[in-house]
Amino acid sequence: PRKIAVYPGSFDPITFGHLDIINRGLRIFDSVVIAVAKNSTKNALFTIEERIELIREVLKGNDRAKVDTFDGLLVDYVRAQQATVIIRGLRAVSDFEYEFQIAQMNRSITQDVETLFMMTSVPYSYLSSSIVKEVSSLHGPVDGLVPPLVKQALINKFSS
Ligand code: COD
Repeated sequence: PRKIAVYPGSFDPITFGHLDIINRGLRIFDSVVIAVAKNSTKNALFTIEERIELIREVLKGNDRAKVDTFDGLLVDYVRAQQATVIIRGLRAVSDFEYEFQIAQMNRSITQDVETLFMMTSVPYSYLSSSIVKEVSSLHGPVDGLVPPLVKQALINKFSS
């Protein structure tokens, strides 16, 4: 049977840190569904549609990576996708507490879904969407942190 994993997040916007996790996930699973959360409580810069479009463009040609959105409970979405695994990335120790809490909560809702943590690659260990947004809002350089397409989208957001 095909092994499907869901990689959920805000992706506001997608960074090379996320892409690294996606590419590594694709070495383990037949397909990875990148699932943009609709009901995130975070203050968003990009709309859901803009975030999806950026991810689609960046992953164009990769037919094992699918981009989708979800609302409601993550584990319900994962089961509806016939997936059994949630992929999450871990950077610093500070990620651990938050990720541990989400994973434990999801586990208490269902035992059918496993969370798989992947350690960040060293060049991306301090990279987050938030830091990218902050630097870009101050007109600083984000080359090497996000794909050129995303860099341009950030410039457009902060020039108006
Ligand atoms: N290197 C490695 N990993 C990274 C990097 C990097 N540089 N940057 C980000 N990541 C990882 C993050 O650690 C995370 O695992 C993933 O990439 C996505 O990151 P974000 O910041 O875009 O996504 P989050 O953390 O905002 O996503 C939270 C969810 C939307 C998944 C969560 O809120 C959720 O599941 N919501 C649905 C409602 C629900 O089911 N709630 C119950 C569960 S508690």
